[in-house]
Amino acid sequence: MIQLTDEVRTAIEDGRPVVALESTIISHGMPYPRNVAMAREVEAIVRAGGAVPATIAILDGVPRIGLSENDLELLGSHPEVAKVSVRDLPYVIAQGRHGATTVAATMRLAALAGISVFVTGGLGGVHRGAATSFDISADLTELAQTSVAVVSAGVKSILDIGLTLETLETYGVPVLVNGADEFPSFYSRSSGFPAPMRVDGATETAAVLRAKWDLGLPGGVVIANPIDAADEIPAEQISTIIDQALQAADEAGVVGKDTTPFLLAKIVELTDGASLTANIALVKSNAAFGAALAVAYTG
Ligand code: PSU
Ligand code: MN
Repeated sequence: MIQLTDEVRTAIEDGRPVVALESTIISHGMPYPRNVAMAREVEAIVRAGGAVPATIAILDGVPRIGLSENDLELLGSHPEVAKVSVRDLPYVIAQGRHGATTVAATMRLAALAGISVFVTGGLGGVHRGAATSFDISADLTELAQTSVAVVSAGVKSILDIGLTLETLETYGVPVLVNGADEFPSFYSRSSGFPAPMRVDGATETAAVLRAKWDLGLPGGVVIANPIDAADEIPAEQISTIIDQALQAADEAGVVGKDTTPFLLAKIVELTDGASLTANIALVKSNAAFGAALAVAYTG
């Protein structure tokens, strides 16, 4: 039921490094055409790092692992691409529709294909106000059970970062921060929360993956790779913007799966595109680290 490109299939069979990439970030996380340019650049960075990129999405109801330039263009520009988390997979497949996969759905499809390393921008998590809304991303439940390492720049403070870290702890998910003592908050290197565990570089990170999975502990690993200092938007600067975006979502009555895409687009608007530039920079940095990690883990 899952279609792999020949390139991705043979790389997995030969035990060569492969990096999975998500598609919600393309269809619902960034505006066209910079989303498509980002997707292409990220694939090129993974290749330059010595790994095979495998962007994952549902096209015409078929889960696909490894996409063409035209596929990326479609995902970035087609008006009817569903946002697909794990619960949406059966429906979008049965209906023969196009779907962009979230972190949760991408992890699941990557694991089914035998891919262990996955690169994204930001993770979903526990939303602010979750005590009454119950809005907790399925990314967290997926991390609890699916054995894939997820490289991100941490979580945005559109979420409750403290409760997200608590939930990951409860679920037995190691949270590693690469090269820093503080957990990063996507646009910013700081979050106010210390790194639950610090690693320095891909080799140390790969050793943690081996230790976890060789021990027979199922589930994912979060690797937070802080945005480069030159690209960051300081936390105090972005926090007012995030508060404004959250207020706009509240006023517009946005709930459920539309919440995260709405907030991301609102933040781009409120920062005149500065947040988009930071977002693209951090995804590229994550891609370079993810490729190095796949090489270190496979080699
Ligand atoms: N956070 C970001 N950028 C993103 C997402 C989250 O900073 O693009 C996307 C990812 O695909 C993630 C999804 O898996 O949003 C989470 O959506 P939800 O909160 O509805 O679970
Ligand atoms: Mn949600």
